[in-house]
Amino acid sequence: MLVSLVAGALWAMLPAYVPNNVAVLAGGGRPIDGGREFAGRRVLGDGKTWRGTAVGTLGGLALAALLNVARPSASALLGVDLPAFPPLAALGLAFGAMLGDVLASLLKRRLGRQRGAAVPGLDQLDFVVGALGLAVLLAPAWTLATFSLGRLVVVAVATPLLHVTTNAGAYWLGLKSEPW
Ligand code: CTP
Ligand code: MG
Ligand code: K
Repeated sequence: MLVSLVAGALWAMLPAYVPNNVAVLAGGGRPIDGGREFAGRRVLGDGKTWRGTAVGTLGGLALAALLNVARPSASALLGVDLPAFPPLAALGLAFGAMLGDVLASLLKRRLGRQRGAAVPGLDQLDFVVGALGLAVLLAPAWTLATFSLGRLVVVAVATPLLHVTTNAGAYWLGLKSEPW
């Protein structure tokens, strides 16, 4: 019961979990805000780049396609009916995750936080809100059917834990300049 609930929830969120991590690896080049400032502070900052956003989104889409292929065997193996990702659902999760992260940076700069500063809560959940928000806009029926209340609770609890551990791991490996 709990195993199938957790497996289903994490599987459904994977196309949203991967883009931010891919962006860390792929990031660099021209910042989205082009270096522009608003009221004396950067609009987004150097941490939000075109390349990171594009490659991160493509990474999430590629993973969704891979999961669709692996779904029958994974479902049989776990004894759970894991969700498939229609194209618009995959796009909503992957691009929405990047969008949530970008909007959080916009908010952080308005609050006067420098690039890379930790904002607990926002850092761990911005991409979840972005992903589910865009998924519900682009694929409403799929999103409502896939994210039951139980799965949403699992996502709310597991995501901050996964985010903290993967970022600490990426920092430890020298891939990220801060451990959050
Ligand atoms: N990254 C990127 N483009 C994005 C998101 C992330 O290029 N849309 C890359 C950047 O190299 C960034 C790194 O991934 O520095 C880590 O991402 P994140 O922690 O989200 O950015 P921060 O540098 O902490 O910037 P901010 O304070 O604005 O969140
Ligand atoms: Mg950061
Ligand atoms: K972030």
